Amino acid sequence: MNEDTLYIAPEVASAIESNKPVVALESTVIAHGLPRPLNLETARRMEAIIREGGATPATIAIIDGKLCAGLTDDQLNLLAEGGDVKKISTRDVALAVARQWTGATTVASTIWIARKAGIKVFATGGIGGVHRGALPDVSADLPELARSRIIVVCSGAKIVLDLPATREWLETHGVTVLGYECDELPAFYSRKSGLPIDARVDSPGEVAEIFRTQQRLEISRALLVTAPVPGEFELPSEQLKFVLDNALADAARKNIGGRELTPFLLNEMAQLSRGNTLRANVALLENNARIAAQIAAAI
Ligand code: PSU
Ligand code: MN
Repeated sequence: MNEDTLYIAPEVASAIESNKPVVALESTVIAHGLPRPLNLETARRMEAIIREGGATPATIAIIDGKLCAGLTDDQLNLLAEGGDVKKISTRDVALAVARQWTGATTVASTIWIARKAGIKVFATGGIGGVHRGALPDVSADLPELARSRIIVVCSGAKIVLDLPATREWLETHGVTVLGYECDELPAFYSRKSGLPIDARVDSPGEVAEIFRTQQRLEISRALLVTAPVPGEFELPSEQLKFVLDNALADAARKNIGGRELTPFLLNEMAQLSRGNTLRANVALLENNARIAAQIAAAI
């Protein structure tokens, strides 16, 4: 891919070339997952945490049809401003390039671009998955995880999803799910889901070793590293149930679906919890960035 299509920021390119640790970040969480001005603050904070961990951050987005790995502060600002920024998933990547769109990338399209750029570690909040309800609505994040060799650090799938169905999907498609200092799959705003992980790990070195083994075995699927939200920010289970039930019912009543659904539910829950879900979301994003930097340094 030439430089007009895939633009890797100089700092990121030199880190990749000299085999130094790099951590990719997605931009949908900035543009559609968090409100202003918290979104920009969190994006900058995640980049700073990755730097403090000795790695180079590469926030990914599509700007005027260019696939970008590593954004300038102006570009971050543009995504965070809340104008008409598209949510670009895998299916939209070619459209975005052909029509010179500017947009934020989801977990799925971020993975795809990170792989093209040669980045091996990616930190996010909660991945997409199988939505509740009859449709079925399955996030493009899942098939992308099933076909891309990359380490994804997250806090499980977003609580709004059908978590047991999402867990089954990952198992069926051979995605290994690790618990980072935990014994069950985290559930985004909550440290517990009652769902199993495949193995517990307690250090970046353990993750690196499993990733290297996957490489040796030529397994080209993601390695999902799940870390729970820090305890003091976890939502109490009563409140979680309240905000979740209400947000889901509201989405059904208003007939929200497709790419609007996830941002709608996140926003509803933030309002209903008077910001508690936002504090949890930011805390887990920062924690995941810190762990991802350590893992990137270990591989
Ligand atoms: N996690 C968050 N906030 C977000 C998302 C994840 O904490 O906004 C975004 C991710 O970009 C993810 C997307 O890829 O939601 C999933 O959307 P969908 O269910 O439409 O595939
Ligand atoms: Mn969907």
